Amino acid sequence: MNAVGKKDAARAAELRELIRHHNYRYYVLDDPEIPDVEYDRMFRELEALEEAHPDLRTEDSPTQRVGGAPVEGFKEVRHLRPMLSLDNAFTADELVAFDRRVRDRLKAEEAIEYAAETKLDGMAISLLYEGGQLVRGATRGDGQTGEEVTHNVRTVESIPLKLRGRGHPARLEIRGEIYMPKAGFAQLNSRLAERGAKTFVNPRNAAAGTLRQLDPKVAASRPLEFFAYGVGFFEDGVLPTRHSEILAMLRDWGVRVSPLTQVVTGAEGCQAYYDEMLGQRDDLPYEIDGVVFKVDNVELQQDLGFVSRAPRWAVAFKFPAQEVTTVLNGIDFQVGRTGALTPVARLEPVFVGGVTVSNATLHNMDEIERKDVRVGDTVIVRRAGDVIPEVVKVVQERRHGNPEPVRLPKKCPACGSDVVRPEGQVVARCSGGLVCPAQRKEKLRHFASRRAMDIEGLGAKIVEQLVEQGIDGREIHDPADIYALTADQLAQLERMGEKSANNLVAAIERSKNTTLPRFLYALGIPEVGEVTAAVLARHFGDLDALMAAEVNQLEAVPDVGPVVAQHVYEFFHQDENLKVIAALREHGVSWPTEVPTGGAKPLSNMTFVLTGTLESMTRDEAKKRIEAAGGKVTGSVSKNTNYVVAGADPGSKLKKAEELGVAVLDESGLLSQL
Ligand code: 9MJ
Repeated sequence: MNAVGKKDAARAAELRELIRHHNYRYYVLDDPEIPDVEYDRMFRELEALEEAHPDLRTEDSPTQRVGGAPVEGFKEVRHLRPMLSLDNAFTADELVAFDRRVRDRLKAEEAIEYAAETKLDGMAISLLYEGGQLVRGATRGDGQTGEEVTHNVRTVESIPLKLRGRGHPARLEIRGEIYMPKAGFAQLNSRLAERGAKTFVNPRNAAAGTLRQLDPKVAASRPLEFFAYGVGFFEDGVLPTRHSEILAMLRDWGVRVSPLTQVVTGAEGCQAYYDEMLGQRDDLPYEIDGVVFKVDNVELQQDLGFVSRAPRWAVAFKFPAQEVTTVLNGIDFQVGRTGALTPVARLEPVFVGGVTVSNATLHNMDEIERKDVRVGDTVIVRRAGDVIPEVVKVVQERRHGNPEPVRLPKKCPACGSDVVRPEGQVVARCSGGLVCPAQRKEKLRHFASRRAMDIEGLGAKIVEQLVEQGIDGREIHDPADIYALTADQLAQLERMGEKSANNLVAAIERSKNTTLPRFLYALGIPEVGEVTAAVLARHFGDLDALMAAEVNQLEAVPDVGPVVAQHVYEFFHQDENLKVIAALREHGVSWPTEVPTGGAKPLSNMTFVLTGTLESMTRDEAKKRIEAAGGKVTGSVSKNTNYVVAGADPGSKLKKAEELGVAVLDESGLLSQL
């Protein structure tokens, strides 16, 4: 090799090490040292070097994740040690019984220490490393033999192609779970739906379907991640004598291990861990379906041994299922505040995600057709977190006879007006406007809601009475009518005493002092949520300027697309709406004038890093709002960061901010910046 060649070879080796190091900081420690752009620059430099000198390419180079051509089929792999499954516990009593069995068998006097892990809902995977190099990835299969999926496993960036450090056994089989994060799953599904391709029912199926692809390019394009939870086979080497220490060792070797892993003591410690993780379940970026407890002392594990297909030293304590089957008894169409008809599934009541559910959304007619949902079907219902329960799939095998396809009603079920569904649009709407009591109720409820005009005490029950009965023989027609209500009139309503009526009148009065963004949001213009309302208010500064804006002026507002612009324009060109707005102003509804920015965004050129849990929004929402205001959100703190936003339980990023002297905002600080 000539001198230049040697220099290139040395640089390529250096870049590979650097990239591996930064992968470790990013994926394993979740604490990146450099911004993404710098990482990308190194990556591209290595790619260019390898392109120029193909002999510099190594099998374990970070650029070589997507190997050659698609495989022809899957080879069977015999596991070096069986991959066992886990016994399940569903109740606290079953957990206590597990702990008792362990202690009885071991004749233990003292409480047992357990390694406590979250139970990821993905695909179990075996990774074989020889001399520190990843040589094989295989699915669990039946536990004895699985399928070789090395070509796909190599594309998972959180799986190291080469282990860090030294001292690893000559052959080492690492076991863990490959999963798809919730956000990546949602994006993948919408990408698939856009193309008219079949979508996946849940992240677990998406991960499984991806690993079973023959072409590694497909897997590389999908967001798979990995957490290790143990070691299977190993040869020529020594491992620590505690499961928790083995996991810590894996982490040192560059393997990603869940940061939620802990050591707990006795059944009580296990129960506390379960409770804690159940509480965090919905906030985690990936799905877990329970927790796993493993006797931490490896020698004791060996004493306990196995029964048939599961170890005696471990148990999975399952969370309430988030997906169950039930029967679809009927479909009703609900009318929302903009008249949109939403098909709602009436279900045989079923316990799912910790509560009994008897209604679930079917989204729209397209979804009903795509899923081929018919009354009488057995369906899979999903309820995860605070999200509205939804029907995700029909169990076709359980369909009886040939039920009729669902049809969109021609008339609004609430007011009998025509239902219209413009060509090419997904949403069908009632054309009744404020004639329709369902639309009126929803409009009023929205108008009075906390994030809109914030009229405390004017909830769904009161609105329903106002719309259905009217007051003194007069209809409550639109939001302006609320401001004419007197305490005497309100006191006529059911379950409304004199005191509550007075409180409500006071709340209505207070709501007159508002802000333009709140007022715009409260009007309920289709497609105008809080963020868009704020953007419009800032851009135009006052309501009259906004009302006078032409479609092209609206489209010129950052983040306002043609659809939103059209909705806003149409809203302010309907007499009915203009009358309501004039009446509201007449009643004294007012707001301070905003300083119009005419386009400049409040957070332009500012970089934010988010850490910890925020109260009023998820991190994802915060990111969207910062971006809508022109700011940027990055994953790592550097001296170029303007603000670190720290919620509850902030991570190492807060420390980093303090070290670098970067300004730290709490949640209310962020809100005022926004
Ligand atoms: C999951 N799915 O997260 C095990 N698992 O241990 C964890 N699965 C397991 N451990 C032995 N955390 C067999 C399976």
